[in-house]
Amino acid sequence: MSRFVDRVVIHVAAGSGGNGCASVHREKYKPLGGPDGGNGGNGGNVVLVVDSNVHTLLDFHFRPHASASNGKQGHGANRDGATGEDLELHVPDGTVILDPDGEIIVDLVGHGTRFVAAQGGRGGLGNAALASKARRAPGFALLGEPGETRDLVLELRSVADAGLLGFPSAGKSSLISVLSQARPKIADYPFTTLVPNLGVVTAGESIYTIADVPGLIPGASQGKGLGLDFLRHIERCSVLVHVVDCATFEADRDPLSDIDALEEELARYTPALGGDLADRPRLVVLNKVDVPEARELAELIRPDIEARGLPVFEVSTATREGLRELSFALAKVIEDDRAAKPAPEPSRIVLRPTAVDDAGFTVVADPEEEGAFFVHGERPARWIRQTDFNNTEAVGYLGDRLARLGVEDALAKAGAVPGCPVTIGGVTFDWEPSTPAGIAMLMHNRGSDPRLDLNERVGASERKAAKIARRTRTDDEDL
Ligand SMILES: Nc1nc2c(ncn2[C@@H]2O[C@H](COP(=O)(O)OP(=O)(O)OP(=O)(O)O)[C@@H](O)[C@H]2O)c(=O)[nH]1
Ligand SMILES: [Mg+2]
Repeated sequence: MSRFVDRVVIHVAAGSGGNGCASVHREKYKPLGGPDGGNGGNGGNVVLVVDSNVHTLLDFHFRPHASASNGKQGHGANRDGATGEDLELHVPDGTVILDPDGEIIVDLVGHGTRFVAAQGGRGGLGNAALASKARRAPGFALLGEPGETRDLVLELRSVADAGLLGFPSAGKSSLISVLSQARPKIADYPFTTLVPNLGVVTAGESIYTIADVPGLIPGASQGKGLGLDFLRHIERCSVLVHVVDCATFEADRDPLSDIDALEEELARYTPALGGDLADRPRLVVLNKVDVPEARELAELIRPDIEARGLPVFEVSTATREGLRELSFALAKVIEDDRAAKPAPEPSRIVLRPTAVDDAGFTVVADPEEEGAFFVHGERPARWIRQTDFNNTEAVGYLGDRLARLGVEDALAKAGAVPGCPVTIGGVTFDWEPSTPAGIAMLMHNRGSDPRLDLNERVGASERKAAKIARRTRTDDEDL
């Protein structure tokens, strides 16, 4: 049985970058032939791709976890590690991506549109790439960065040109079944349609899509019946069609009050994609005129509806009366709307807006601890992630990079004094200006694998020990 799912939460994990390799070229009679460690490969991205053959988010409902593969580590003899493969996830046209707080990140429309949902980690440079005039034979390489992991909400807002609205059993599904090839379930009990149906209509030169959503009842905005949730599938429609049952014998219903009741519910719905459903052009379909009483009623109320400025179509899905006029009238409104809008790009790549300025960094005082500072910035944080804190040389290189970026100057300007705690990218250490090796010493005293508790503040006693160690070292250097 096929099921329709139009909202899922997924967990995407991009691949991590492979570590760079630290290796020294060896040859007969040439034991130290220079650094030849290759770079780690980049991790694979998780990419969402719009596929017009996919119509539901059902697959994600069953498999909400998706991860791309990791980059491989670099090798000696200048061999770079393999790049991790991208993982492509196919989503229906009109999938809106939101963060877990409900903020829209991107709206994916158009077959082939791509969006990088999680960025793979960069591979670390090998020691061959790190060699420079000043550092001819680096004894270290950079670590690969972890891939991005994210929780995303996927919400399908179908892409349809016309949306059918109406009470249960008004004949919406019957209408879509006679206008298009769609074959939804039709029956004489309310709420036959539980999920939206899409159909493609051809009227002369025009081709457009039409959406049949579950019936609405008064109080839908308070969750009565199936509620207003399905209205998200008509948010993009350029025209809304009221399908009115003229053959109903329920005492408290007549076509005009049916329209009013549904308009009231519509007014309570706020489209997430912006705009207002109240602004959309509307048509009124008076259905079931094959029933004599229904035709009489339709003719009676027609002037009242027209007086409101709404075009009226009397139809019967049973005898197919009035369908041609209706389909051409819809085509006209839709074509006019298309002409007014800029042409949609056939397929595009959605670039994620970068949240932070990659080049910059900021220094802020810790509001909770007097004399402590944070360094925020994508680059410094990345450098921390790339650093193998078990390798003194690697930590020294980190210190040099930070100093070159101007972090030290900025800290001094902000009032940092030597020895004060500075946190960069989750790692806290004592600030020791222009002695990057001091940082190395400090980090080195933190147990067998300091990366295991990077987020933990270096304890006061450790700091003291480090200072002593540093002092000893400075003394040594003085000699
Ligand atoms: N006589 C007559 N009956 C119709 C006509 N159109 C629909 N019906 C009947 O009305 C009943 C409801 O039709 P549906 O198309 O399922 O109505 P719906 O609006 O999709 O209903 P929900 O999915 O429950 O919201 C069915 O028994 C249809 O056969 C019509 O033009 N004439
Ligand atoms: Mg139906």
